[in-house]
Amino acid sequence: MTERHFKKILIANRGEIALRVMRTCRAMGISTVAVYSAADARAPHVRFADEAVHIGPAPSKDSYLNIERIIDAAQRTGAEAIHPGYGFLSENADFAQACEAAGITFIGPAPDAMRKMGLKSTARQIMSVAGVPVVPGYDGEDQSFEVLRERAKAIGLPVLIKASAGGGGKGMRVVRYERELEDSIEAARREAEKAFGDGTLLLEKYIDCARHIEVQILGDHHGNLVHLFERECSIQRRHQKIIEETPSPALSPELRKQLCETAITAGRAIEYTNAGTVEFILAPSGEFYFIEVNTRLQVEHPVTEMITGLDLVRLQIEIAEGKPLAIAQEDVKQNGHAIEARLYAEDPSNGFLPATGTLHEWDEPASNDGLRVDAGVEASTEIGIHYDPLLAKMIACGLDRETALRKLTYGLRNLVALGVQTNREFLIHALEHAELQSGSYHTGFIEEHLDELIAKDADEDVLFASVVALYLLKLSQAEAAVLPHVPANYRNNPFRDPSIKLQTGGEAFEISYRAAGDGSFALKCGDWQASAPLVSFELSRELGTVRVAIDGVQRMFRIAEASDQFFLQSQSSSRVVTRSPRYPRAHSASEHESAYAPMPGQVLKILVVVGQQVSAGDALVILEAMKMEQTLRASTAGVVEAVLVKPGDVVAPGDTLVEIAAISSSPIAGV
Ligand code: MV4
Repeated sequence: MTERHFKKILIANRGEIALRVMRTCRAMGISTVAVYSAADARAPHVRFADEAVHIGPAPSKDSYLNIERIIDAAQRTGAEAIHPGYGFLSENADFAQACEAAGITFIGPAPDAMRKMGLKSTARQIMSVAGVPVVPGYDGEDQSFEVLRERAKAIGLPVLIKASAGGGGKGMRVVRYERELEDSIEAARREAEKAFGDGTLLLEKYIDCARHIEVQILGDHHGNLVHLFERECSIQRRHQKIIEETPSPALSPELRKQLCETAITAGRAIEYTNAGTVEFILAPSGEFYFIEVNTRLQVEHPVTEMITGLDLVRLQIEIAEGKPLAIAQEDVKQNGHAIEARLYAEDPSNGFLPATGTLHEWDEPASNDGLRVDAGVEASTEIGIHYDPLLAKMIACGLDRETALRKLTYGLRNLVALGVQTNREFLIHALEHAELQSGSYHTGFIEEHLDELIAKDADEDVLFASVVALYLLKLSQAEAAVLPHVPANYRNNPFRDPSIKLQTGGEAFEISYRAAGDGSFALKCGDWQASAPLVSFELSRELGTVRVAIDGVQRMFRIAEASDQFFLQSQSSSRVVTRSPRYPRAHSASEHESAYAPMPGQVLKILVVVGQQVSAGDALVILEAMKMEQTLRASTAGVVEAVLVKPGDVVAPGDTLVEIAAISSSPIAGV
């Protein structure tokens, strides 16, 4: 392969990974071309690039997955190479092939390696022949139920049913009892057919309490192939990784050596080039088994970069330019410990449903030594429903695991994201959990500890409501033209303190207050009371920082407001506080009972018509967001009086979708 010297690279991606790749290109003196959909016109990755090309409307299939438009953008700007990032087209062999056919270098593995690893059954067979241990299982062509049932019984329950064309755990089903086999096999086949267009299944012995360990490999076009050690990725929810670290606390030096050497064997078996990851399952017994090869740069690659001191994107580009690997295996060292947490726009308290909204405030902690934030968003970014909900990754490293954990947790406590619900507190709870602190966790961690990981301290509701009350008081005082010392809503009624009505956590709070004369206030709400001086207060709404001393303890709160909503965050919690209307809205007799959108999404299907009688539980509307479907159902009997949406409409949480005249008097809620 002749060596090349790229002057311009197109990044066929968005968000944090697009920016991350661009930063390395810029450091190498390579111009960058961004591509963007209509929804990303003002996105940070577009502004950071040297050039940018609009490639289509918001839906991924019409933009970031549109091969022709991306290649056309490269040709129009003279980009000699394309970096796909992860997700989207990064493991699409047809895209890689189309790039090469257009004379554009695809920065990634060869299409052949992608195709070989794209089907789990093929991957297993190739690796088995190469002497890589695979999970005891069945990956044969006979897909009849009888054969699958017999092979499942021969493997021994529990078995894992996997879609051969699936990836990352999609379509996986664990079967623990023989009576579940038939339904599970048929359901898995249907799901695989629907999701991947290929219903081929494979069976594996399900390894309980396993750990998910992956090894980073790098191959050049001169026969060199090295590993960059392992990453532990056992903290996953529905096969979405959440926290990753290296080194793995589960590996002894001998086991690490075996795993990494086996990963090299796997890479050689498919003559792997560029960056790739070999994934293994590690059983409590210490045995490990190959599960798949990810033929792309992965989200979690920064932990590897932080302990090896290598820039994986730079290495990818140099490999794609035809250069021999600048590092030999003996040059690759593990220095210290690195841990990554993924910040998602989702609501852990609401089934981790995707969250949307405007990021009114985004403030990353300063990247000091050992702390890195790879973010794809900024203040005012609109978080929509079209793309993966990953907002940013925070990575911390230290000489030892405890230091890295402490830095990461502290960094998350000081990350401010106001306006869109995130999993920030969930991450803090997970990182501070004893099992994670000790390193003794396994793949069941989230499922086993979910309740404590999503727990909210209800006592803090009144605290957050009080902070908003103080915020409003001070603002109204500051904005009062006359008599600034007279608190807002002052009523000349000596028998009753003035008060502010607020809602949060599904509860209503009436915070009454009395000025104490020294600038502080005596606050009361039911049997809760506190003396609360505002120690410091940024009067300008823009800064939104309130430092409040409540009962002698000073805390800093970040606050953003939009219409009658206040978004607050302390170092440990966050709340949305809504100002109640001063006087309750008259409940008009004609007001309908309605079905509301439980999450942001797009209307996929309307299942009812006006005039139709429905019973409790009847499906009304199917919504879709981030490839997840959610059926909205009536919660009581009634007659459909109006359908306010049509397929394709984008809806926000709380939007009324269907109005129903309840037959009974009980109210109808959403899903
Ligand atoms: C497995 C497994 C146990 N036994 N395969 C594969 C894709 C990855 N996202 C999860 N994978 C697993 N494959 C066998 N034969 C355990 C996992 C696994 C996992 C499974 C369920 C719930 C969470 C998990 C987290 C990491 C790995």
